[in-house]
Amino acid sequence: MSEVVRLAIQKSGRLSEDSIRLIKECSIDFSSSGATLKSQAYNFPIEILYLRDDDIPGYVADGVADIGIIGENVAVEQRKNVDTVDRLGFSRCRLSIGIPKGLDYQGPQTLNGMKIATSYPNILSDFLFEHKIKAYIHEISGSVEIAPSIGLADAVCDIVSSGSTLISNGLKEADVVFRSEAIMIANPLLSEGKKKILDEMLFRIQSVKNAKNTKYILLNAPNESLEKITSLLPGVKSPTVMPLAEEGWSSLHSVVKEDQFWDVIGKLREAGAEGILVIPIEKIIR
Ligand code: PRT
Ligand code: ZN
Repeated sequence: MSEVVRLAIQKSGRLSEDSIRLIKECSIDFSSSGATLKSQAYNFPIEILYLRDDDIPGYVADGVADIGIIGENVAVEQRKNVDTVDRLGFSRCRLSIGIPKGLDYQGPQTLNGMKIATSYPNILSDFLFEHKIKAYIHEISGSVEIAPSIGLADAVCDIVSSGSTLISNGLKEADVVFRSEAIMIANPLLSEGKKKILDEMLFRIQSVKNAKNTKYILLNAPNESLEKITSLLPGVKSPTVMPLAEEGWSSLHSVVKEDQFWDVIGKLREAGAEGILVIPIEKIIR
């Protein structure tokens, strides 16, 4: 029987939706109804396991799953024997030091002698060691942000995204300890067959990533403005130019970064561009 790669993703939580979307964008079809524990893809040799995020690094290290999608914060904290094979760019957050908002922070030395509550004792102790700080780490598994207000700790080291959880608990973000995003991890001893399947999947992920924030642009322009318009479009080397039925006019097609494109839209119109169409791109194969 040919091999199947087992991919572990979070069952329900902040990583779930983007993990499922990424797999589907790779043209891998599977049933993602909430109730299942695993599902087999219809058109690609992978099986998807739905797990709690904290269990994923251990399952991948033990070979119960071959690969997994997980927050880098969890993977680094757990120190399991897994390889990071890709960075996925979603679920970005930071692990930060939060201190009472009235306290003056003058760098990590402010933490000397403090009691810091966290669910990330390994990452925090690396940070303290690196800055030669002696502090007490109080490990708790949830609701870390309330620890200072109930007198359990002087500071916290917790995941921050918008920062509003810290603020609503009378804390402020004093320092960033670690920046995280979702990553793909793999068991270091995959068979050759499984490695091939993983490589195919990584190739597809790369094509999807290349296309993100990139648009296909079509516009019409008088022939005498074509050179000017091409020079205005960032990153465009040689656009496709096709004559229009109307004498003296051409249609120009190219691929541009969407965010850069908005900066020059006014100049393009001044230069005579008309009928500008901006179309999403699904994948770019390089
Ligand atoms: O049930 P299961 O164990 O699978 O999930 P979980 O509850 O342990 O994890 P989940 O779904 O909350 O988070 C999964 C991953 O998402 C984390 O490991 C991070 O990599 C990433 N992530 C991104 C976040 C956040 N943003 C985030 N804001 N994880 C947690 N938070 C929490 C944080 O703990 C704090 O309570 O949100 C609060 C802070 O948010 P702001 O916006 O108020 O700063
Ligand atoms: Zn969890």
